[in-house]
Amino acid sequence: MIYFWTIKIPKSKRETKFQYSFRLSIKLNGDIMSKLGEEMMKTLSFVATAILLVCSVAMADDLYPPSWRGEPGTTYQAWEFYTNANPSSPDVVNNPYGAPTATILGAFPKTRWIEIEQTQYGVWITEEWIQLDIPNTEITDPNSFKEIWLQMTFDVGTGNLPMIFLVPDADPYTLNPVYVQPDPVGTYTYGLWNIILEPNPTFETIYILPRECTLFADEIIVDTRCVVIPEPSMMIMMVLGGIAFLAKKR
Ligand SMILES: [Ca+2]
Ligand SMILES: [Ca+2]
Repeated sequence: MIYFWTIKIPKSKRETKFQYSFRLSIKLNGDIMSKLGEEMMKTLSFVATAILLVCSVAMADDLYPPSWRGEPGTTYQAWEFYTNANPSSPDVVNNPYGAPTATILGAFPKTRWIEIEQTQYGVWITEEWIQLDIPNTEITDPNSFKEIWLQMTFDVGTGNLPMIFLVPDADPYTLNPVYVQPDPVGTYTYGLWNIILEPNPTFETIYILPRECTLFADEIIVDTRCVVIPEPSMMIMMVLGGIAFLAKKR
């Protein structure tokens, strides 16, 4: 119904496009104008929402992905929470060992999903916790460890950080973020955790909790990798082999 823009400007008229539109807009009665305004606002807000949504998908807060993503023995799962599904499947996933899920604990209204919260699209709010279940490799070698690269966009109140727990227990020194910065598009915070579990488990559960009151979670990205450290005797053999090879070359 936006005929306002579809009217052709007669070339014979000695007036600018702006003057013509202005004159025309005065002629139109108030009802049509308000209707037109409404339609335009609807269209504009729809376009703005669509643009923002596309941007937020393209610019998802995967700010510092690990260098080893996609390598054998790694998993990758990302939640943007664009729907209120609970448990929630990741929006993007590469996990050959099973289906990871995010479960948001707590009852409405203290725990609830919001489509648009300030500048963020799709946010889970909880006073309890978010539980991430991540299936993983079959390796449980005593000389192995699991590295978890957790990126999260959150709000837990000014100056606060969410608390992280794992089952099985992680190295407690790795449960604080290694890096924090303001979210590029809003008032939220971006944090990066580099968590170590020893030895490598076949399955881990990550618990994310508010420190004081409420956790607003916009986005969670989890990368994992299993690292097997060669046995010391194996290392010696490898070093000796290397020396023998070099000696032979000479
Ligand atoms: Ca986001
Ligand atoms: Ca989101």
